[in-house]
Amino acid sequence: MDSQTIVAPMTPMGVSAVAALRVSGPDVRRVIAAMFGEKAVDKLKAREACLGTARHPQTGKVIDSLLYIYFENPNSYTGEDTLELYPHGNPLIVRDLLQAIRSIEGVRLAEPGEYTRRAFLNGKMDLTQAESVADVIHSANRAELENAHRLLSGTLSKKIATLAEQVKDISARLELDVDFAEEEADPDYSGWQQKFENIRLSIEALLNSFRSKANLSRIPLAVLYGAPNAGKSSLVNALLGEDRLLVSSIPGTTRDFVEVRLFLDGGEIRLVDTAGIAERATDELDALSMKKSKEILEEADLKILVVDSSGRAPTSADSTNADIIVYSKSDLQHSEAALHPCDPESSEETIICASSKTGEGLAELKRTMNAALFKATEKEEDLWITSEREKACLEDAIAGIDRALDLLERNPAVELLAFEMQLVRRALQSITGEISSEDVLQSIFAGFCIGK
Ligand SMILES: Nc1nc2c(ncn2[C@@H]2O[C@H](COP(=O)(O)OP(=O)(O)OP(=O)(O)O)[C@@H](O)[C@H]2O)c(=O)[nH]1
Ligand SMILES: [Mg+2]
Repeated sequence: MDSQTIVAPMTPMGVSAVAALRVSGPDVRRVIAAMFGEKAVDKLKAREACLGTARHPQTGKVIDSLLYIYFENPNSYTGEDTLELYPHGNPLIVRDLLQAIRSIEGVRLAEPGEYTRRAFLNGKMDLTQAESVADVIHSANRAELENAHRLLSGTLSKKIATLAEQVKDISARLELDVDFAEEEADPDYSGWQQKFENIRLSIEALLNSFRSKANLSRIPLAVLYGAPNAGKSSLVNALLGEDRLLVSSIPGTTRDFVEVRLFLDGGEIRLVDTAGIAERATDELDALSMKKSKEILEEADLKILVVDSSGRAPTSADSTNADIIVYSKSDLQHSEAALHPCDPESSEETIICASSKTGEGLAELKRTMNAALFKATEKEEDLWITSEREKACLEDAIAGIDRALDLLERNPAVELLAFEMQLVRRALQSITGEISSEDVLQSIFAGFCIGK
């Protein structure tokens, strides 16, 4: 294992109140001496925040006044000596700090995922937990995040360990049988089939829980549509709480569809405001705008029809596709038509009266959108796997059991069965990384971000 000292920023390169960098490895105390002076090392206490002035080790130039915390091995994320630095969040400062720390002999820039890789190699977490660190960072909604936290806490590790233990038991009993088999002419396999099948069921249940990572970070799309001037752009502004989109009393104000990001309780969504769809296009540009509105509407996970409640009622053609109908401008006088908006028989969509002026109905609209776009959080014990690698290992395990089941029917030599069960156990052990290869580690951690 390469035990060089590594450094990387933990926060993205942008302006913020505070940024964070991490140094890990055997030379951490030397780094502290070089950046803050020998005295700082004498006074150093593990896990205690210190305020210091960081200077360039060669030039002595002040880089920043900042907080830092030293973690003594093995009580750190990586299990090594670790230093976390919290400078002001100016990219110039972060660059200078990185450059200064890298200039110290024995220190190099960390590779993606290298801290977590070291945490795994030092026994701080197993591979299912290491992989879930990336899920915790990238989950775009609450259900995925909660699952990632369950994975990180080792829930899957425990399930796998239990399964591997059961397979080990079976193997041990089979091996006992090997000894007996020398005396007996025919091994007695009654009862074994059921044992294999039970384990197969448990592994299959885990395998079926697989959800691809593409789902993990997919941001759902809600599209607002309706007649020109219905109040769509105003509604987007009201939902965002800021004057982002152009609004005017002239129908046809929005030409191109515009996408914004909105945070709901369950996670972030893409919210698209479209050009109003009129019964007839006034010119070529108008026709193009309407065509684009209809195209994006096709992709929507949630279609929200906006109807001016002070104007005409929507035709059934308007609302056939809608998941939600918003009667806008509820602060204005309602027209008779809008007061009896839809034929209650035919309407399955949710109807909400809202005003972008007074804020009426906005909270209800957000709640309704949230419920439609995000599944209610799962039960505490629900768990699904998101790693293709773990999925492949489970498939290997099932293939091994299937081969064992196949063998059973042919009254095999007991060694053959024991051999297959060994393979099943190894497949399970490679999920948690009890057995792992350099190639596997390489492919897992290469997908991480720098600094994690
Ligand atoms: N009183 C009142 N007026 C509103 C409300 N929402 C929008 N309006 C007015 O309705 C007009 C049209 O609003 P927009 O938000 O531009 O409507 P739109 O649906 O985006 O229109 P197009 O982009 O042309 O399709 C503007 O004059 C708004 O000020 C509301 O809740 N109450
Ligand atoms: Mg508009």
